[in-house]
Amino acid sequence: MRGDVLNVSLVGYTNAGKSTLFNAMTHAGVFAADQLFATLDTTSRKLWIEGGGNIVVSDTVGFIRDLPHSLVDAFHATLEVAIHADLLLHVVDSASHARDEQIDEVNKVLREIGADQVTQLVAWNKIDLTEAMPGVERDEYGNIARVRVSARTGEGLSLLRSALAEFAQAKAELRSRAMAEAENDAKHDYIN
Ligand SMILES: Nc1nc2c(ncn2[C@@H]2O[C@H](COP(=O)(O)OP(=O)(O)OP(=O)(O)O)[C@@H](O)[C@H]2O)c(=O)[nH]1
Ligand SMILES: [Mg+2]
Repeated sequence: MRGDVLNVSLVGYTNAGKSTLFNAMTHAGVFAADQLFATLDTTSRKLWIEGGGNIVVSDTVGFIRDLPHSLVDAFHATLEVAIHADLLLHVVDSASHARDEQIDEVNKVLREIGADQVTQLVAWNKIDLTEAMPGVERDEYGNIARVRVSARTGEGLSLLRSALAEFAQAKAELRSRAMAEAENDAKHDYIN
């Protein structure tokens, strides 16, 4: 979406640490509290990252199971930003006993709003509460799938920054290739 900026949307179960991570990434004054729906509206910040150029990061409202029916529409509306993102940064509270159910719940909502085709990067958060060390995990194709971080202590944040830079570079490459092809097609049209 939209030119040479990588649009990153932070999604995740409520209390996973999205706002804390957003804060740590942008140094913005987002209210982070240990309560449901601390974040009521979408907040976006543009930042420049080493090796990746400009990225726009958006915090979103937390996903929750059995949302009251009256809130479902408003909830989905605030998640619109996720549909248009280049990348979903799926923040997971890795220290939670319910983390697997929470991941499933988030993916279910993403399917419901039509954002399940957007590339996902998992931020395996709160490693300060577990035995895990900061690190980057890749899938069988070599793509970054998961970064282990702590939004609170800042561990792993430089790895997250590099991961985002890698996604930004990949997007920029795709974009310049598409532009070159379009230019080629235009030349062809002119000649024919
Ligand atoms: N120990 C630890 N606590 C964290 C970490 N990240 C966030 N927290 C805490 O987890 C709680 C929830 O964090 P938030 O950033 O508000 O979570 P959220 O995902 O934005 O929550 P909602 O906006 O309600 O969906 C707060 O008490 C944070 O201080 C972390 O890496 N380690
Ligand atoms: Mg929040």
